[in-house]
Amino acid sequence: MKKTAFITGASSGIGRATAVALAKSGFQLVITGRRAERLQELAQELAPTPVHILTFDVRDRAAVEAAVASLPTDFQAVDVLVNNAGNAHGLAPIQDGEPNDWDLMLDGNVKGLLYVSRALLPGMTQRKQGHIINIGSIAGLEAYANGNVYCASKAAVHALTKGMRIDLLPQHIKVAEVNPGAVETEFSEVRFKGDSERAAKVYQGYEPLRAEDVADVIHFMVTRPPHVNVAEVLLLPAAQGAATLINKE
Ligand code: NDP
Ligand code: 8X3
Repeated sequence: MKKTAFITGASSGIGRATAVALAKSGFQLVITGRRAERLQELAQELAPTPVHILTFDVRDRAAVEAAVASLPTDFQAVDVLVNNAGNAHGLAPIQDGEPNDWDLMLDGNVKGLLYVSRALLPGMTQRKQGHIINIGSIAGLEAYANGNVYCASKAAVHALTKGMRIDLLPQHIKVAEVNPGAVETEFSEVRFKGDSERAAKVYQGYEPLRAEDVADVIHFMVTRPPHVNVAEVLLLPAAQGAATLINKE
């Protein structure tokens, strides 16, 4: 029987690439996001892999709970949860920050991860088996100018990963984190509210990571033997030395 991976934020970027990599590797998938059409396209691309689509906003706790409760029997035993959904919104000094952007980041990146995990954990604890991969960021390991709340949201993911690993140890559930540096996805388009020119500049003058590079690492982590937990990975483009130190030529 195929293992089941549940990937949040599979409509784009790292989540989408992870879905492709895990499908190739023989997993069946639950793919989630708000953009239903994108998820349907992905499901078609992944055929004949069995895929179940759940469309919900991770910030909406009732929607998360209802979506997980609606899983068909064949997809209920989730082996791997990839908590990937999230984004940055804005890049501004704290005194100029938009409180609405702060809500989006804290509610999505932190509380969304908690809601999804909480909804899936009863099944994992009952089966005494599961593997959770949280997508953090280099931004969670070091704050950078104007990144304030996004960095705080990812620092929260870092702390939660450790806390979850400790609490879930007796339940035989592995908890791990991938902290990427710069990955060229729709991330900067979202951060800069659709300003594609500004977004493109983030990735110019060096070779950023591709979503597939992160997916490769996630695939490696979830295909280790049961006794191995690759607990934390910092994955950077070769041109990146720190959050805002990128060697551009
Ligand atoms: P993308 O913008 O390409 O993808 C973000 C994904 O998250 C989309 O599928 C989006 O789906 C989903 N998402 C965002 N907010 C919500 C929400 N409220 N409810 C449900 N789904 C949501 O960016 P990336 O692939 O780069 O980002 C994926 C993760 O990687 C994020 O957690 C990000 O912080 C992290 N990361 C990214 C880095 C980068 O440089 N790109 C580096 C380090 C970490 P939809 O819009 O359809 O809901
Ligand atoms: C995304 C990478 O450096 O833009 O988490 O914060 S960064």
